[in-house]
Amino acid sequence: MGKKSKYLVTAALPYANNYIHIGHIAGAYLPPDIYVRLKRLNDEELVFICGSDEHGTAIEMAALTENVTPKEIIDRYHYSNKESFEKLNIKFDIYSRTSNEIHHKTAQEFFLNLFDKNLLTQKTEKQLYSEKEKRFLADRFIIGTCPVCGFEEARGDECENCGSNLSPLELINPKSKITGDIPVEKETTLFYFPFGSYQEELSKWIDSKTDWKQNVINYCKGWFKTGLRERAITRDLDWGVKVPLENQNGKVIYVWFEAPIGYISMSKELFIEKGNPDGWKDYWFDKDTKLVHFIGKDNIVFHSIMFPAMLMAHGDYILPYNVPANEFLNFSGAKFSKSKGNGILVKDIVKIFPADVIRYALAVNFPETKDSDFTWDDLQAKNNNELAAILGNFINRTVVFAKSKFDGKIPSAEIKNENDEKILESIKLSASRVNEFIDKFRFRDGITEMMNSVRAANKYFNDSEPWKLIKSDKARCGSVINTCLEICHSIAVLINPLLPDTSKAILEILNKDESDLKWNKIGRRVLKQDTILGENKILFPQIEDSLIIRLNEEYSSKTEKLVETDETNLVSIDDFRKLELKVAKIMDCERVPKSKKLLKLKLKVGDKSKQIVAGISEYYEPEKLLGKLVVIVNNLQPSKLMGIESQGMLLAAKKNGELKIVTVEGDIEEGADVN
Ligand code: B3M
Ligand code: ZN
Repeated sequence: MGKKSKYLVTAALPYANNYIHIGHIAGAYLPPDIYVRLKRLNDEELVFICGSDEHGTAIEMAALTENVTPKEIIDRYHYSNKESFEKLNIKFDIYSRTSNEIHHKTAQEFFLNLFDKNLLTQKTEKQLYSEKEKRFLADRFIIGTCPVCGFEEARGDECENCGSNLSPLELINPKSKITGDIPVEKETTLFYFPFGSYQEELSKWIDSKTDWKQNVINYCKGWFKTGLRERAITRDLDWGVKVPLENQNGKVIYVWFEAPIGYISMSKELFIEKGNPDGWKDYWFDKDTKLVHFIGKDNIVFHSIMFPAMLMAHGDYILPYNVPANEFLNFSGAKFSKSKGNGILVKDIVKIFPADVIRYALAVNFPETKDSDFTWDDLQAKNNNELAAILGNFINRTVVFAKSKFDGKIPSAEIKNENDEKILESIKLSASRVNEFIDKFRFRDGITEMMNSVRAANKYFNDSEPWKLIKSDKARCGSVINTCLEICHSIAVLINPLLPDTSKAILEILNKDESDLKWNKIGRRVLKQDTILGENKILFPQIEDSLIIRLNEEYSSKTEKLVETDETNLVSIDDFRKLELKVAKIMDCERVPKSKKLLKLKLKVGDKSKQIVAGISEYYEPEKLLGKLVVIVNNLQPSKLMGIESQGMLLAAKKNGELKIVTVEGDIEEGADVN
C-alpha cells in the first residue's frame, strides 16, 4: 500500500466581534467537520484547526462603539463562539485565538523573515488623521461619499452600495465614523508587500489546480486580469500584532496579513498540547500534506492568492492543496446580515433543535455552487419527511420487531439468502460513492447517496415481509431481522460524519461499542447473535407546526426590518424626474496623477462640454474610451476628487470585480435625454 496522505484542514477564523450564525456554519464550518469525520473513519492522519480572529479594525470599532476594551469584546465572542461550535458537534482539534502570545511571535517571525530577505518596501504616504482623536483613522473608521456611485455612507475601504474597493483618500467629504471629526491628511510610513511579483507563479500554480471549484478559479482569474499590486501590510493602530522593528511604535501588522498565519501558530499550539512541540512541522513542512482551507466566498482572495503569495515568499511552508469555498446561505430569500440582526445565531438555534437536525437541514442545503436558502419550514420538512420518515423509521421498525418477536435479542442469521447479501453489498458500494463525493467536496451528493442507502434498507424490509415470515418461517424471519440490524450498524457508520449523535444513539440501541466504527466495516456483518438490544428510542421526534409558526413570526419580524429599510429607499416618479440623465460623448480622457482609481474625462453634452472624474481607471485604458457614448447624471452637484472638479457622474454596472460603463448602442446625438 502506498503512503497515506496527511491532511491539514482549516476553517476560516471567525472574527471575535460577532456571534456566529447558521450562514457561517453552512459556509465554512460544517463542511470541514463532515470531511474530517469521514477521513478519521478512514484512518487518515489529520489535524483540524480553527480559532478566533481577534485583531483588525472591526474589533477595535466594536470596542469603541460599546465603550469597552477590545479584550472585553474578544473574550465575549471567543468563548461564546467556541461553545456554539461544540454544541453543533463541530469538533476542531484546537479552537485557539490570534491574541495568544504564540501567534504574535509566529506572525512577527514571518514578517521578519520577509523583511530580512528585503522583500518588503517602505513607503511614505498620506493618510487621514484625526486631530481630535489623536490618531490615524483606519479604513473602516472613515465614512464619506463614494466617488463611484455617490453613496453617502461609503466606508474607507469599500462602498457597500456599489462594491467598489476604495481608499480613504478617494472618499468625498470624509469624516470619522466614531466622532464625526473631519480628518486632515498626514504622512505616515508603511511596509508594503509586492503581491504583483508573485502573480506569474500564482497564476501557474492556479492553472495546475484543475480539480478546484470553478467559482474559486474564476475569482482568482478575475484578480489576475486586474493585476495584483503591492499592498500595505502594516497599519497605524493600537490593537494588533506589533511590527517587530525599531521605530515602529503605534504600528501593527495588517490583520489580513497575520490572521492566516494563525493556521500555523495554532498548529504549533496544538502539538505543544499534545506534548510533541515539533509535531506541527510534520504537517507544514511536508510536501505531501494536503492543506485544505474551508472558507466562505468573501475570503477567496486571501486564501487562494494573498496567503499563498506570502507562503511562496517565505519558502519553507507548503501551499494549499485546495480551497473549497462555498457561496452564501440566505434566510427566506434575504441575506443574513449582522447589522440588520436577522441572522439565526447558533447559540439560539441549538436551544430549539438537536444538533443533528440542524446539521442535516444545513447540509442538504449547502451553498456549494450557488447561494442557497434556509427556511424554518424546510427544516421541519427535512426532519419530519426525511430524518424521521426514512432514517428513524428504518431503525425503529427493525428494533421494535426484534424486541417483540425475538425477545429483544439479535436473532441468528442461519437462513441467509442472496437478497441479504445484495443489500449489504449495495450499502458498501454506496459508501464508496459517498467517500468519493465528499473527497471532491460534493457534500450534497454525498448526503443524497447516504439517504438513498437508507431508502434501499426500507425497501429490503418491505420486500422481505418479516411480518408474514414470522408466521410461516421463523428461522428465515430471524435472518431478515438479523440482516436489518446489521444494516442499522452500517447506517450508523455511514451517517456518522453528518449525524454523529444519531450514530451514537444507534450503536447504543444495538448495544455495540465503537470498535467497528470504521468506514471499511460498512456492509459487513459485525454483530453478535443473542446480544440483548438496548432501549429503543425515537431518534427524530416530529416537529410540530405550532413551533414553526412561532419561529416564522419571530424571525420574519427581523427580516421585515429589511423590507422596511428598503421601502424608505423608494423614490417617487417626481423625484426620479429631478435627475437629468443624458447621453454624453467622451472627447478626452486621462489618468488622475497619483490615483489608482480615477480617470478625468472631458465630455460633450449637446453643445456644452463638461468634466467628470470617475473611479474606473482599474477597468479601462483611457484611450479605449475615446468617442464612446455614455450615460451621465448631468445635474449632479459638482464635487472635488483629489482636487479636481467633477461635474456629474458616469453610470456603470459592477459585479464580482468587473465593471462596465453604461454605453448607448447605435447612433444618437450626444445631449439626448435618457429616461
Ligand atoms: N476573520 C474574515 C471573516 O470572518 C476573517 C477570516 C480570517 S481567516 C484567516 O470573514
Ligand atoms: Zn459606491
